[in-house]
Amino acid sequence: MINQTIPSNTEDRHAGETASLPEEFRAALRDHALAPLWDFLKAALPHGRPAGVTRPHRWRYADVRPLLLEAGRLVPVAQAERRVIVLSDPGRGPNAMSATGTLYAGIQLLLPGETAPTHRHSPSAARIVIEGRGGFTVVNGQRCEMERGDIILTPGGQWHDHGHDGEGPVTWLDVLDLPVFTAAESAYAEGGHDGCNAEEPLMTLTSELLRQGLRPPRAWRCENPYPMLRYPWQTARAALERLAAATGQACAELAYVNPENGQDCLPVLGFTAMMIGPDQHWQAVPTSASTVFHVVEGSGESRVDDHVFDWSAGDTFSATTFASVSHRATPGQPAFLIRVDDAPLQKKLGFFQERQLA
Ligand code: 1HN
Repeated sequence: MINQTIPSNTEDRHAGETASLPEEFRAALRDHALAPLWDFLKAALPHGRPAGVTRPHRWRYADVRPLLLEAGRLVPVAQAERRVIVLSDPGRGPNAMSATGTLYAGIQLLLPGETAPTHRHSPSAARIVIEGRGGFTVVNGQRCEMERGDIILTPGGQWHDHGHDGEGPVTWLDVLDLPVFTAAESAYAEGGHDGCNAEEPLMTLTSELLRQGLRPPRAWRCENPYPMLRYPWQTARAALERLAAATGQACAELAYVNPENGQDCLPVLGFTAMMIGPDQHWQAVPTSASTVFHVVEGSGESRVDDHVFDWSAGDTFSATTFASVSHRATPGQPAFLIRVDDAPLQKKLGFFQERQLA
């Protein structure tokens, strides 16, 4: 059912006093930095369904772009370090640094000749290129060209910077697992490094050889958990079309994975490429993951619980945990979306579920 509303547990969030207790007792607890669980248990563990505050939202690129270009005039990149406008969950109030409970998303701008300086941080990031040619990201010394729809990973702890050799603005969607690191009080960055890593050339060579079916001597093999940093859109798009043709379906979905082991390509963030055939309806299986969808090509409409979002290329929208999500592409042309979720994290927590909650 698409028309399902999110039961609001917000009334549970602010706990009521479940037992009448002498005020002196409550005051004594507070004085010793103690709290009575029974007042808060339902808010901490609501029955039946998680009590999220995330409000699904659609951010139109046509709304963000002029503001981003204005930021380009107002804010020098050297001063900003990263010139980004954050897609800020309306359910969390102004200036929320996240789109869902676990996913940060923002749109970044580089103008011709600009560079965003080298730094590294504990959260992992992925860039999904929206507009422009000539942009690139250097990750641990490896240069990744940025073309529309490409996904470029900057795994946690890896030095990275961005540059722009072309003309006109280059923009991309950044997605990070920053909220997870914030919750763990482990979000931090380091700057001012030359971007080199002594192990990097060997790790890259190892990965290249393994992809060719050649295993280098164990003595100098360096484990590289991230053998692929750039996932070109043209490869994913062609694969979706081939998959649809091979299965006789109008819709197709492919996960982006580590090519050496077929596992998720980052620890927290998961990615898929989706093709929705012209005028096709796609009813998604509800999952416990929260999601950000980005439109790479085409136009259409999605329902996220009782929200209806029409969209076209460059737009981004969010969905909460266990949301009922469906999509429809406009007649006449297929639509292509990239879905980013936190399923890899939830699988590591032993929690990931695919089901409709009652
Ligand atoms: C960051 O380092 C980048 O490297 C982009 O381009 C967005 C948002 C929050 C924290 C760090 C980047 C970011 C970020």
